[in-house]
Amino acid sequence: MIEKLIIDFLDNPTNNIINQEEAITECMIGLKIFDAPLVGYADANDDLFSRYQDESDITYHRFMKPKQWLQDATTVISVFMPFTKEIKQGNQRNMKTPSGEWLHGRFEGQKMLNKLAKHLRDILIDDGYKCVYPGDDNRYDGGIKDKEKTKNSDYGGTWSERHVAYAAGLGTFGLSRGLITQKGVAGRFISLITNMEHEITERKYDGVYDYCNMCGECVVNCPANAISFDTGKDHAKCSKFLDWTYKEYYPRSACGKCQVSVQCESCNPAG
Ligand code: B12
Ligand code: SF4
Ligand code: SF4
Repeated sequence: MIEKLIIDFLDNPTNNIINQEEAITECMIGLKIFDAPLVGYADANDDLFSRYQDESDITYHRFMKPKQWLQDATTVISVFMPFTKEIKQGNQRNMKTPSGEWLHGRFEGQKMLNKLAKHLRDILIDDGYKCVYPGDDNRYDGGIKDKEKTKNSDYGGTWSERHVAYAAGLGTFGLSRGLITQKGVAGRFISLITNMEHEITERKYDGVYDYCNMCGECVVNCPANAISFDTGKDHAKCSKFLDWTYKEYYPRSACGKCQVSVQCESCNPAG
């Protein structure tokens, strides 16, 4: 049902296409942002959500469990929206700066996803269920505020889309810290918490990094040297680079070189 609603939403040209007013350059008019989704369903009572909250090195105690967002939650729906070939290929042209296509994917793409998530939430509510979209809830907080962020733990927020996708069977983390799905890493996530009952998606992995084959291409691609085999990913270095792109490409910012021209771009390279 959710998959069909998303496909119908994407089929409406006003929802998934860059229009004349938004386009950075004329050749971006008509650019399609997302391909068909992957949808996973997690049990709202899954032990993983308690671990996310309780264990200090997972989300640094800031994560709120599904039942804290919605008291009688039963299901968490996680959606991966892969970028189209045009968005991914665009970002391969120059590996030092974000392409127009990728900037659109992150900025207008996220606006589209917010609209999609609210659309799905409203349909579930109209059908008599309760539903929360954490991304549009005033309890949502993306990380430590009022201080310069220097450690990875400063970036732990009240709801992490990748950790939710991991719980919902959609895939595992990679060396770059992107969440790799069966349709790859290049794309974005949304999720909903509801009291609608649904069959749970099986997790076909045991380890946090099972879908990463450690090819190291993300290490080579990263213009900020933020990824390394020895120390993993340094969120602060990545964030500083994104701040620079914000100044250059205001009001947009993006990079994503760890998500294109890599073995995990559009598939699970270990699967
Ligand atoms: C803060 C943030 C950032 C920060 C910090 C990055 C980060 N990875 O946390 C900055 C500004 C640097 C950033 C950059 C980017 N971001 Co960002 N960002 C977020 C945000 C808002 C929150 C992330 C968060 O909660 N981090 C928390 C910390 C705890 O995560 P972590 O350190 O990676 O977690 C590790 C530990 O938990 C550890 N671990 C230890 N023990 C255990 C045990 C278990 C069981 C598990 C599961 C894990 C685990 O494993 C994890 C991986 O190492 C999310 C949106 C959201 N609400 O989720 C988007 C999000 C993560 N970003 C996204 C994207 C696309 C990007 C960029 C590519 C930007 C761009 N479009 O050009 C870059 C590159 C990201 C990268 N390589 O990681 C996407 C990811 C898509 C994907 N396929 O994974 C998200 C989900 C946004 C979205 N709606 O889709 N981002
Ligand atoms: S590029 Fe290679 S090493 Fe990096 S996350 Fe993808 S599969 Fe893993
Ligand atoms: S988004 Fe860019 S700066 Fe950040 S880790 Fe990926 S390649 Fe490096």
